[in-house]
Amino acid sequence: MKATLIVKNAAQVATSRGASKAPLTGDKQGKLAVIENGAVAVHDDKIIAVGSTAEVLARVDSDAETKVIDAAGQVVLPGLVDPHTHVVFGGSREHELTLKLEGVPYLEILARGGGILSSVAATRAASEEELVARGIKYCRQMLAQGTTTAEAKSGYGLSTEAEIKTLKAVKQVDAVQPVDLVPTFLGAHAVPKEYKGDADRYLDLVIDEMMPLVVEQNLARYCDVFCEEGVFSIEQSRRVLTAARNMGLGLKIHADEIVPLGGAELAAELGAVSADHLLVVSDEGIKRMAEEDVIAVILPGTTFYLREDHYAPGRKMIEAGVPVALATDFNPGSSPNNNLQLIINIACLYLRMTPAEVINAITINAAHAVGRASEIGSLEKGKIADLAIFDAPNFDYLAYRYGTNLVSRVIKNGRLVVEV
Ligand code: IZC
Ligand code: ZN
Repeated sequence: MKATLIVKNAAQVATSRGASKAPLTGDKQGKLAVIENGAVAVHDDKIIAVGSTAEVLARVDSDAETKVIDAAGQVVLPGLVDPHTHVVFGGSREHELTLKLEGVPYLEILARGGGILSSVAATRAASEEELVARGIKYCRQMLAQGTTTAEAKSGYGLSTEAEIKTLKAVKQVDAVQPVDLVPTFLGAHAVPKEYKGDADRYLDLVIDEMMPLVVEQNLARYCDVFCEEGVFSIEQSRRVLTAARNMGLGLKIHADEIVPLGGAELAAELGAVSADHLLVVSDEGIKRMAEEDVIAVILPGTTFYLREDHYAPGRKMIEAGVPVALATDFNPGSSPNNNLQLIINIACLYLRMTPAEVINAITINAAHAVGRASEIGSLEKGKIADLAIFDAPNFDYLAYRYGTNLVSRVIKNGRLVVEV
């Protein structure tokens, strides 16, 4: 077959293989197929060959129209997948930094009407067009850093109108720039001030009014809930997620981040695709997640930024057979970072994951966490041609260097969209 694009001479093409049906667990999470002097050939938006440069060039045809990229001295990975972001929001929260440094805890800032609620005020005040413009800007930053697919949550509207506005903005952002967005409805992100002290009545609105509209208008693939002390309890989270499941949405949960309420166990009970955060997950929660194949989406950038005293037990979860993915948690409060390369560094250094485990966590396992693993997350024939190319002699180098964008090129749907 004729190639429309060939990436050749790469120092390494590094990818998982054969894990499109189920995420990688245990020892397999630490294995990458590494092809030295590798190449990837693409026809239109699909990968048609992956192998050594000699093999690939022998196998595919090319002509004067074929775009050829020489990746000598560079590493080619699948386009990175960020499976937990809150990328559409109004305002920003730099003013809370001082409070934080004075020692006011995250949940205390929220209880005082700041935190998420200050982003809610700004998101409600923003027009859909403003939200779209900002979402595009943030997605372009992500793309420039190697991310080609991201999950995108609502949750700063907390009224029917503003939640729908946010999800419509997500849809538009998805349509007009290269990063693919997988939308998640997070109406249960906090209790808005109009319902202060009456979380159950707010959840009536989420379940009876917002969720049916979201489903009817096909605005989300997943439903999520912030299950945390002072936000939504286990019983309330179960109620939201059960309703979502009955309406055909996939399930995600912000679980066991600050107080160990048992969100991981709830995720396993309900068949959630992922439980996210998990700093204080219990041993039972880990066991149940492994049994039910719930993906742990760990967000170590948030742990870093909140200066929490320990990270999620990534190693322990891998050893217990839980598939681990990593994400930025990009949001205006607890993680204003949308660069997955920084997550590579933090995960290696503080979760003690190996570079190979981390790369699988932000490619194939992350693709599973957003329900897209049959199409993306690895470099294999037939998959969508999303590639991130790094100015790095090998993949370990990505965990070693930090603070510099090492991306040299990004290919999305077979098209060169970033060239540094
Ligand atoms: O805006 O603080 N944890 N949601 C749950 C967040 C953090 C985002 C925020
Ligand atoms: Zn989050």
